[in-house]
Amino acid sequence: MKIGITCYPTYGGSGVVGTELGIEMADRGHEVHFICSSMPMRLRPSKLIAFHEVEVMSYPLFQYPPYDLALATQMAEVAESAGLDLLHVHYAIPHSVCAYLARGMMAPRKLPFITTLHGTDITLVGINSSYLGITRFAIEQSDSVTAISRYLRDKTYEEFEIKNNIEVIYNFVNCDKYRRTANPAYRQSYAPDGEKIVVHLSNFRPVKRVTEVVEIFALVHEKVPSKLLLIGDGPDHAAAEHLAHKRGVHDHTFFLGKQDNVEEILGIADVLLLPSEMEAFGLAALEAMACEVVPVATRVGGVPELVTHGADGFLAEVGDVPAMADYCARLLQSPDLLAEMSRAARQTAMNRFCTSLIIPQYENLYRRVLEASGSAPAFNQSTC
Ligand code: GMT
Repeated sequence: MKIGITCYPTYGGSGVVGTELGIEMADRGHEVHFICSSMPMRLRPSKLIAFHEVEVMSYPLFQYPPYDLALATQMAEVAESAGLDLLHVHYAIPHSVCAYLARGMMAPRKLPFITTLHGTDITLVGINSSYLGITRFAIEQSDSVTAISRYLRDKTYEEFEIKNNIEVIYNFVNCDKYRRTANPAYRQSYAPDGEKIVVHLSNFRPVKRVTEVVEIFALVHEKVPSKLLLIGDGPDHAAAEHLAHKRGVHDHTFFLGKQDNVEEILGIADVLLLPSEMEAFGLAALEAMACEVVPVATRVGGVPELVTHGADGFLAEVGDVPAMADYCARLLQSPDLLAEMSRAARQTAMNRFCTSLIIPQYENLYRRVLEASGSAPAFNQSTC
């Protein structure tokens, strides 16, 4: 198949999922064209992966350069020149609307599009009155809609009152790539005296409550010799760093910024802290679990669909810093408990969310969408 993928190229779960999906599709022999505002993090173009940058012309008259129109135009152009079978957009706003426009521009040629909902496109931005009407319209116009958790599917039905079917296809992780890092020297570089390692991975937006990560770690550090690694960057970085100084743990905290190979860092950690106010899924927790890192997270959104409390991770209420610190310390103080739960975490990732289980669900969806739209897909049966 020839697939056009649009996602946000910046640090964020939906961009990661869109990018990893394209890479996995190319590994299975499909031709993938990324159409994005800049090269997505984690993407490396190859024989079957092309990247098309959306050029936005600025003009003094434009207070806001119309990126959406440039994206729709680019989608149609790439569809024409590369002979795309379909478009798959990640994050409804504005990608779904742009795909709708591109499909219209291509008529009478069929160019179906699939919208994958990721979270804040529904729970935060989509329900804002500025965007609700057009988001609902684009979801309804999509040839197929998927959500990355049951929670998000139900929330979309509830908030948007749409009638079309939303299929749940869970997020995924490549369990060959995301695994425990074998190199002890790498762990020692952060924890030279055998300290335990706590990790956090996010875009440091307010919804992630990054300052609470520092609060939790400060409590844990009083009980267990440990280090905190923070991967990512964003608006709450400064507040988190300031708090680390204030709580006296700055010397034990590493702000690593945006990293390409997060699996290498996750693979040396013991516990992941994810105290988010909302997570439609919690991809960071899944990536950590594949690396045998036990998540201590909040019981929000789709997280309970991923983490089973007390078995492969711990869940607490939003803002319950003492409980999360207690779970984390308990894990770090008990080698048996940590070993048992990290094994269970990896098992969950492998048995329920591995690429080998989830990617075929997308391939199957693509096939169904193409059949329903009457397009003739360029299938290679050995890879599909
Ligand atoms: O969490 C973010 O701020 C980024 C956001 C995105 O769309 O890039 O993440 C959402 O999509 C991820 C991938 O599907 C999910 O794992 C996250 O839970 C979800 N974030 C929220 O719902 C807050």
